[in-house]
Parts: sequence; C-alpha cells; structure tokens
Amino acid sequence: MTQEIQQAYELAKAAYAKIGVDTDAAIEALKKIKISLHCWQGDDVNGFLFQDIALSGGIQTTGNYPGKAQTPDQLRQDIEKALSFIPGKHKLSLHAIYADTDEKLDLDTIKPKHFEKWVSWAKEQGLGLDFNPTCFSHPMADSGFTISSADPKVRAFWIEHCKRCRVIADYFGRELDQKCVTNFWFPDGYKDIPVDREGPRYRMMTALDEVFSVPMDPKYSLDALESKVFGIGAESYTVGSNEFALGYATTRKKAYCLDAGHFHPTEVISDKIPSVLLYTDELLLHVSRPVRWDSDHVVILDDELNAIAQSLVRGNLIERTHIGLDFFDASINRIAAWVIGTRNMIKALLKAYLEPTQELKEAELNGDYTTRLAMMEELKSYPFGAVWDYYCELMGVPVRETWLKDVKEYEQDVLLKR
Ligand code: RNT
Ligand code: ZN
Repeated sequence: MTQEIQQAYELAKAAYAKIGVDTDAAIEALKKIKISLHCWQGDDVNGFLFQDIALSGGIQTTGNYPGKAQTPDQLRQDIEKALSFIPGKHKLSLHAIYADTDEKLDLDTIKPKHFEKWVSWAKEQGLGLDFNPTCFSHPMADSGFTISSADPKVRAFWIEHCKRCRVIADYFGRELDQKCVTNFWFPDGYKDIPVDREGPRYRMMTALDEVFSVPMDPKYSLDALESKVFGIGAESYTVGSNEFALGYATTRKKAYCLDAGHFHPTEVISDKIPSVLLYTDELLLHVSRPVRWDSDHVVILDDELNAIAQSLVRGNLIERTHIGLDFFDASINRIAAWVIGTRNMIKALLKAYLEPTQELKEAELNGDYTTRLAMMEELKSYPFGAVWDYYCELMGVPVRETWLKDVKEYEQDVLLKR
C-alpha cells in the first residue's frame, strides 16, 4: 500500500466516521458483490456459432474500433485483461451464440458440452457464469417474431432453443457451484401498428410456460424475463412489454429483468427496483446507459447509476438482485469499455455504502426534509475517491487511470495484430 493512499484513506475514514459511516464495513460489503460482465461487449454481439450473420432484433452496435475478439480464446484473453483492472470476484454472462466448439450446430441442437471450455476457464479464473438464449441474429428470427411467432415451426424452434439453454444454465450452476441466472429476452414486435395486440402475447405466454415446464434446481439456476418498450424495426409494438414481463414473472415466480434502456426516456429503473422486489423474490438488472434511445452506451457514474446503487443498498435489496451489465460500444477500445463501465458500477455501490442511511431515513420519517436535502448534497463532496483508491489497491488492481496505459499497450501488442 502506498503511503499516499493509506494516509488519504485514514483521513477519509475519520471524516465518514463523524457522520456514523464505517468505511471498513462498506469495503467488506462491497467485496461480496458480484457483477456479471457481459461477454458481448468484447465482439459487438457477434458470437462464434455463425459467420457473416448481421446483428438483428432491433439492437445495434456502432463503430469499428480495431481488434475485436474473433475467437473464443481471444475473447477470454480480453476478458482476463479487463478483469485484471476490476476489483473483486465477479461473473461472466454468456450468450448461446458464444458456444466454443468446432461442431456445426444450430441453436436448437446446442448442449452443455459445447460450453465445456468456458466452464473450465471460469473455474480457473474463479468466475461464475450466467447465460442468455440468443433469440436474434438468426434466419428463424427474420420475421421479427421468435417464440411468439404465429408459425408453429418457428415457435417450436425457439422453445427448443430456450429449453436447451436452461439445461446449459443448470450445468454451469452445478459445475461452478453457484447460481447461474438465465435471461430470456425476445425482440418480437411489429414495426407498424398491429391489429391484434393480444395474440402474440398469448403465444409468448404459453410458449414460455412450455419452456419452463421442466423444473430446475433453484440452487443452480434462476430464470429471468427481460421487458422492453421498443426496438429498431419494432417501434409500434413489442410483445414482451413491461406489463407482460412483470406479470409473467410475478405469476410464474420468475425473476424480472430491468434493463436501464428499456423504458420511456423519463422513466428510470432506480425507482422500479423497490417496487418490483415487493412482488418477486429476485431481480436481474441490465445496467446500461440509454442516450436518447436504447443505445447501450458505456455506463458512466451519472445520477441514475448512483440512484440504482442507492436503491439497492438503502433498501437492503442487494442479496435479491443480480447485477448484470448490458452495453456495447464498438467505437472505443472494447476492453476499456468493460473496465470503465464495471468500475463505475462498483464505484456507485461503494458510494451508496458510504451514506449514513439510517440517519437519512430517520430525518425523512421525522419530516425533516431540510436535513435530508442538506446531507444528501454535502455527501456528494465527501472524500469517496480516497476510499475507492484504497479499495483498488487493497484488491490488487490499478489505482485511478493507471490501467489505461496497460490497455493501450495491450492494444498495440495484441489487438492491432489480430
Ligand atoms: C436488448 C436487450 C438484451 C440484449 C442482450 C445482447 O435490447 O437489452 O439484453 O442487449 O441480450
Ligand atoms: Zn438488456
């Protein structure tokens, strides 16, 4: 530990202690939180199962920064690099299209064995795994509908895919001895105004019931359903809307997945977290940053990120929430994107732990909104950075921007040679 960091930490610790905040306890709490890094930031949501298939489903990466991962080994190497700059022990979220195999497969024939290399690598790295069926970027999704399609052949294909994904998730959970969260997201919707808004939703509901008809051990896997307000090419109607997904999750005892970019622009998920968790046991987050639309920009330490972390910490909801990331920027170094976004998520959680929550709640209950506002504003200039630096050093990762030089070197030595 450098003296400068240690001393700054001691001063910060004393300042926080005066308002009843225990910085060491905050650090201990932070150590326990796992963030699920999304593998798809590393290659612009391409995956390895199919070549030359365009990204579909109404999502989009923009930019063509050089050096993206083209093989599973390259992706793993890049993730290792990113993780070396991120404090703590975390998870990796895989999509089905990231299967690591030479076999010619389709989404309705994937099996656990096609992910064996990911599992042995995750064991080596001490990482957990989460999973996602890939219901887009596939000819069977070309109509704009997958599991809610009116065509029984299309529907059956996606039901089979989703069923297999649950078996793979269970395999991940057992092998790594920690729960694998599987997120189900379907891009299904209409570009233009539909006549029938109920039919596709009824088909999606019954198809999901079939997917989930096989019971799985809750110790090893958890199913989550993600909602969305609209996508590119599905501007007028999205089958898996908020009401659909929340209703489904609550009635079927599934987790709901709140993606920060999947609501109207003035809605925020920080305010939805405590409501949803009154009605579901568990919650999955896709922390992202929408800029005017579901653009999936790299997560920054903005007001909403702080508010998300505050919702989780103040409400004691961390243990029932799985924090996943979901952004993809192809216009900057992809490893830096992971590092910036993930460090920010952890920073926001640390900031939230450095609040005198009990005192603030009491002021609120006593109707003392003056104290509430004054304290919340003063807290913004408390020496949180000193605690963050100390945490990074303690966890053996670079302090402040020193990681950037390493990323640039890696870009020269590895990425630009691909
Ligand atoms: C799309 C959803 C979904 C995807 C990933 C790749 O709008 O947010 O979660 O981003 O599955
Ligand atoms: Zn998402």
